[in-house]
Amino acid sequence: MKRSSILIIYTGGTIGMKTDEATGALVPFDFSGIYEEFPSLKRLNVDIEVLTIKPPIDSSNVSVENWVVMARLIRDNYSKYDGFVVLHGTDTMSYSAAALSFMLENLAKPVIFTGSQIPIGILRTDGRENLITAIEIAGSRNEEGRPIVPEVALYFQNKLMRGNRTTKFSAEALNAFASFNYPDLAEVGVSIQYNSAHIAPYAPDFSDEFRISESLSDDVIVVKLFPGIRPSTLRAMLIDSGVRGVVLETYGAGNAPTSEWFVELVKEAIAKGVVVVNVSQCKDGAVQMHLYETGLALQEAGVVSGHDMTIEAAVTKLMYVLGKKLPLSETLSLMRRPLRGEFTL
Ligand code: ASN
Repeated sequence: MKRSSILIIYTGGTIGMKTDEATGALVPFDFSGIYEEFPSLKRLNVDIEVLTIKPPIDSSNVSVENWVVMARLIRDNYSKYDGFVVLHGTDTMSYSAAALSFMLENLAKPVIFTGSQIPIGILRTDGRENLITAIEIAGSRNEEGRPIVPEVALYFQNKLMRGNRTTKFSAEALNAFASFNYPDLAEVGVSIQYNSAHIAPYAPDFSDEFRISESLSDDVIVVKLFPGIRPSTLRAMLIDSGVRGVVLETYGAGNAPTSEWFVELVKEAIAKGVVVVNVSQCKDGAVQMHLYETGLALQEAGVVSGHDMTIEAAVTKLMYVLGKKLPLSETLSLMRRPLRGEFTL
């Protein structure tokens, strides 16, 4: 089979660090010298080129502007490469992977995010394996020559996951990411076992032509409920802030207080045209607002179910959908259905 061509987009993060032999300090690694550093890469059936976002960032500093830069790089190089590997800091990698999954419309090629917990230039690094396997996955094609993973995915510690289903759950473990509510797309051991039935089963929306959406709305907030939250605090967040989208982090299966003041505030926000999406504080499981009286009140108030979406996916989906500046009914309709397999109906 013909060699695949892969573009690596290096954005920063721990993966890009190595020890300066002279000083012992951590300094950025130059990925353009990737073949000198990892000669074994030549044995993969891929040709690699590297682009670096300047300056590389710690991912805690990632912004909507950075996502637009990443999306544009993929768009501008889309026809030239068979797949893309995005090297990213781990702290916000799930947000970026989710954002890109929405921004890249009608994607039909692999975009594989990866990073590391230990710098690539440290002997015990997890970055080497993450990088090499991400490249292999991005370049993998089936017998018909089609990419095996034509979606935005995140590879970390032997697991390939749908990007918009992931969460960084550990600041310490090398196995730092999980997809609690969707099966892994591949498991990596001696060989790569693809879970084909769960890869890109959703139909691309809008049209068949690949394009990017650059306008994300930052008029979005996350409101995490806790027992004892004051009416004035909630009013400041839901109403006075003037936001257009709220991800409401509720309890358990999507439950919230039934107190009149609480339900009235949510109703007032919705009456003003604010889109309120219900996502559970539990990582595992889904919002089911009809299950308890405490959830039903939200459903009746017009809150949109986030089903089993991650916070990262809910926030970036709201940014993406609100960014389209559609009439409210169309905005709600896009929020109510999965666009990139981000929730299970
Ligand atoms: N602070 C780093 C980052 O997200 C953490 C890492 O990459 N492991 O950029």
